[in-house]
Amino acid sequence: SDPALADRARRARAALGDRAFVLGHHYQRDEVIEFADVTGDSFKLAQQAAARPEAEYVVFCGVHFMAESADILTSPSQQVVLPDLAAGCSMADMAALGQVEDAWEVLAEAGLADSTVPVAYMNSSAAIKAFTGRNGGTICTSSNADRSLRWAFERGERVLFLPDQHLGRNTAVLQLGLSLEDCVVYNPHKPGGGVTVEQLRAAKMILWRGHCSVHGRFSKDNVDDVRARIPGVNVLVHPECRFDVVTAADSVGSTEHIIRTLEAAPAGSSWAVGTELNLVSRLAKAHPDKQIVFLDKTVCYCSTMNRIDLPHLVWALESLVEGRMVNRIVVDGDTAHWAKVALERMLALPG
Ligand code: CIZ
Ligand code: SF4
Repeated sequence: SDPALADRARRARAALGDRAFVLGHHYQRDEVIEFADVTGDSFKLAQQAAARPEAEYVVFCGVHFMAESADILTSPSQQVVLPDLAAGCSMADMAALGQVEDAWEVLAEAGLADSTVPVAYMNSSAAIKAFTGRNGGTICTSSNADRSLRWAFERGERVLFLPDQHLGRNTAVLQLGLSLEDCVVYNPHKPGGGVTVEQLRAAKMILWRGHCSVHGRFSKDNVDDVRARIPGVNVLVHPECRFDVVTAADSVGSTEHIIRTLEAAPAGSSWAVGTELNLVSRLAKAHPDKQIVFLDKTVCYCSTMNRIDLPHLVWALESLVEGRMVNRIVVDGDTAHWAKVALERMLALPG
């Protein structure tokens, strides 16, 4: 990265001092992570943002839905800044509020809404989290999806899982012991979701047809290829990967699980990791005593995470130094209220 820009970032960061708190998601570029006061996955960062009430500005180096969660969980006097407003998330964008309300209407007309509990993945817009809160549901992350689903099944006969079909299916089948036949996929681009009322009634998991454009690209062939190339390799993947990838892997878990697993791995062991490339490259550098490779050489970075680069960070920090608020992320009061209801249900789940 450009040394002059890095200098400007350092100066602006120093000028802001404790007035600013810079959060960096694990999928961010190295040039940005260097300036993060804390790093974490989306859930940890939302908690961290709330733990610094003295910081006026929370500069969120991550994607839009994460900055929204930070705004919901921080105090009203704190302002959340996303250095590039184009940093969205293709998965979160796959579930728009209107589409989800239409799906709920389909369930209501079939007489199934009362017995269905919505569960939304953290990777969803604030509007979807609020929908979930209003309709008696909860939120989950990739580390507590099993607990959120158990909570939901204590309250209803079936779950509407949004927006990542893979996390929903993997958790239901591999952790709750449901079968693939218990799951149907609801396609928001087809009338009635492309499924019959009988299929909806019989289903335990109604999976929204969404996926992550990064994790959804890993294939079972990638797993077979790396096993042929590196004898004894351990395959470690995120649960946003497809079902056949997750079942072919040796270990599956959240971003924090992946980081801890590689930290604890013995020297000399080999790992093929199926998650975002900025993180895998950083972990390979941090553990030179272990062989850590990317599961698929052709899969790229998360393009929206990468929108936050050093020029955008410098621009945001320097603007704040000059007293100009830029790219503030604000969730409206009603949406924030109901999204928080759903988030708090998740936070109250037994550990
Ligand atoms: O895929 C993502 O964006 C993930 C896993 C985010 C997060 O930190 O939970
Ligand atoms: Fe969204 Fe996937 Fe990028 Fe995460 S990695 S921000 S889920 S597109």
